[in-house]
Amino acid sequence: MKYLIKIFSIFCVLTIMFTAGSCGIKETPAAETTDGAEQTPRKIYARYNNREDFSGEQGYKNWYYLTARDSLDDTQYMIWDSEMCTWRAKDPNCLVEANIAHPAQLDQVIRAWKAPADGAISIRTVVQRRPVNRNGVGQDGCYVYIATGDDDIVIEKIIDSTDLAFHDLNADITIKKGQFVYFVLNCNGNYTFDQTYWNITITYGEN
Ligand SMILES: [Ca+2]
Repeated sequence: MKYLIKIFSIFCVLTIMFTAGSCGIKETPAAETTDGAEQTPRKIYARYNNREDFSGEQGYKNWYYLTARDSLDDTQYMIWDSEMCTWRAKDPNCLVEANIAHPAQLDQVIRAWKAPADGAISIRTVVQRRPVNRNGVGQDGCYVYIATGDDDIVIEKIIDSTDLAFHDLNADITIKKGQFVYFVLNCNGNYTFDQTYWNITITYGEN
């Protein structure tokens, strides 16, 4: 009897692991996958955070995972890699994970958030270059900016190659329903060692 209970327990654990998927985060069945930016967000939350809300679904909790070469008007959807729990693009250097991102030489990598309602929002973010090569050799830093469009940069910063400090990039803005806020990581010239942490919190009604 003891062995039967043990076998049943192992079966239950394996079933839960299989059901949850390899990432242990939300993945939406293909039939429910949204058509990204074309779909109206379904629910309004008071607070959004890129790490807590990270998922394998474009549009989940209003977050989108994109690349853009020259213009924010011409973004491309990234593709979800369920094995590595990573958003990827055609250029393999582009990636977005829950707490880190990396751009390509030509493609900017973007977390975009789509406003579910008109309102005043508080944007609080902390950016840090990943300290993988502290001497800066072969690096030129990165350029990060928050924008609502090509001509509407809310705040921007170039982070030098040896600058491994935490930087606050904050803003308080008003927004219209359906408008995007783009959190863009640009390689600033070359993409060497440009893995960058970015923690983003958006809160409604705190301006
Ligand atoms: Ca760079």
